[in-house]
Amino acid sequence: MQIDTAQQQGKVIVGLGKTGLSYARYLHSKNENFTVVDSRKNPPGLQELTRIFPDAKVELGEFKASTFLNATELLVSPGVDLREPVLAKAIEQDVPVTGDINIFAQKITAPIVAITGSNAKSTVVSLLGEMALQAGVDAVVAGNIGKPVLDLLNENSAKLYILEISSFQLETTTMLGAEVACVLNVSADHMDRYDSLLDYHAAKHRVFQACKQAVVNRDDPLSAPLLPASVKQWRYGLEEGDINEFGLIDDQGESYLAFNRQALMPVGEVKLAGQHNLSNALAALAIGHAVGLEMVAMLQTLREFSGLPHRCQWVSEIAGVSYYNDSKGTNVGACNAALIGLGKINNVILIAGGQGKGAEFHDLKAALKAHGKLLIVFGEDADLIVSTLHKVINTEKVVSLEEAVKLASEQAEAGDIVLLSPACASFDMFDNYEKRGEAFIEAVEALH
Ligand code: UMA
Ligand code: ADP
Repeated sequence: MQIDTAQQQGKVIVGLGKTGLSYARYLHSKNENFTVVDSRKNPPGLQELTRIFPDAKVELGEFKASTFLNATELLVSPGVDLREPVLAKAIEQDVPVTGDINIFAQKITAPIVAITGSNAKSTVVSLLGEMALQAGVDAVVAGNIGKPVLDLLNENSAKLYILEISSFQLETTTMLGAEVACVLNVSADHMDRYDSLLDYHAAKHRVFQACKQAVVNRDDPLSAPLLPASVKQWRYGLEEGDINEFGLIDDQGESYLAFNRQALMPVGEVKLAGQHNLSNALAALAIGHAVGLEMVAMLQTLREFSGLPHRCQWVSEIAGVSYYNDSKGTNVGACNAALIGLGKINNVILIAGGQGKGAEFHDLKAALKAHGKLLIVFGEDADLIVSTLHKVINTEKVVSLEEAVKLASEQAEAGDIVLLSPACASFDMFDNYEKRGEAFIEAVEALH
């Protein structure tokens, strides 16, 4: 590597969002100098950074190659693509690159549960957090769910860290060493950030680096890791499964959650709705079991945990029609799960659309054929969705979410479901998926 040491400028924080701010707080706590760069003119963390560190060096707008090449280390935020030319060039020239999960894993001695997957991450980490609480274990939930992990270093240490980790965060993670690692499922997402599904899959599987135990979803071959036999593997799935596996069994017409082919609890007692959530419940049981949480406490949590907002969230029933907000359904896999999990025979009016992130909407055909009644689309990729799916389902294009809800209410009959599960990101029309979900709920409330 050729660098002008006279010009070396210390550590460079790439990105000034939540993670960038957490990097700044972390480096400041170690009395280290840093420069922050962000390609946005007005990144969301700017005000806060200037408030807490008025003297911080900040470079905004187009990335400068010299800043990257002269850095002693690049602390990269997940929203920044490692293929970004100046960043790629710096990596090629051996400038060290790291990420927040990587730094955290090296600092912490308490066990880490590391959970990734295309869908269900937030649901499973939250469920596990509640299970740990119920079992009296001092655990913290953080990561991609919204709390940057480095901020935990300034808090009282916990006995167990339950981390939601995105594929973006895993790209800069080189030595995780989790006590338990799990890829819940893999289906295409973020195809604008990866050259292929294989690349995305490879990023997800970095979660297994040096793990002590792995939890594997039998129903999704793409979740299965290649690991040495010394790594204990716990398997779960919606079938009965083998000895020492988690699954479902039938006994005299009733379905049960089961371990080792022995009934644990009737499925009917699980508070979460939809088949995909039974898979999530089994994943949480398997992971919790691997870290030694008491089974009785975990089962009690499953009776009480009703899920997170914006994930297949029941909103209202109006004239016999149920309205569900699944705004967090930001990819095709999630939308499929919602259609299959909530739908009966052709009773779903699906509202979808937004930024498709390079998705293949063909993959919605089977679930729409089985459960769909009408597809209402809006947003940036509306035309692409219509052209891909109009042959399998009646399709209407509208200009706003409010219009979509109004049209859905006019077309729905008693027994139908109106489901917002966009299969797309929200950023073309909303600040985030939460705002989109709130707008849906407001539009539904306005129907009363
Ligand atoms: N960006 C630029 N230029 C930059 C830096 C960022 O344009 O120089 C853009 C990115 O393209 C991105 C946005 O800014 O769209 C935010 O990027 P960021 O890295 O600043 O994001 P943070 O605020 O640090 O939030 C990140 C995660 N965001 C992303 O991975 C995009 C948050 O996950 C996470 O909660 C937070 O760290 C704490 O760990 C959000 C997310 O959307 C919820 N994650 C994706 C997902 O779940 O599908 C992976
Ligand atoms: P993530 O954090 O991975 O985005 P969430 O728990 O927030 O996951 O759920 C996101 C979406 O994924 C939800 O809207 C739901 O429809 C869908 N989903 C939940 N569980 C599953 C599953 N096991 N398989 C596929 N999709 C799922």
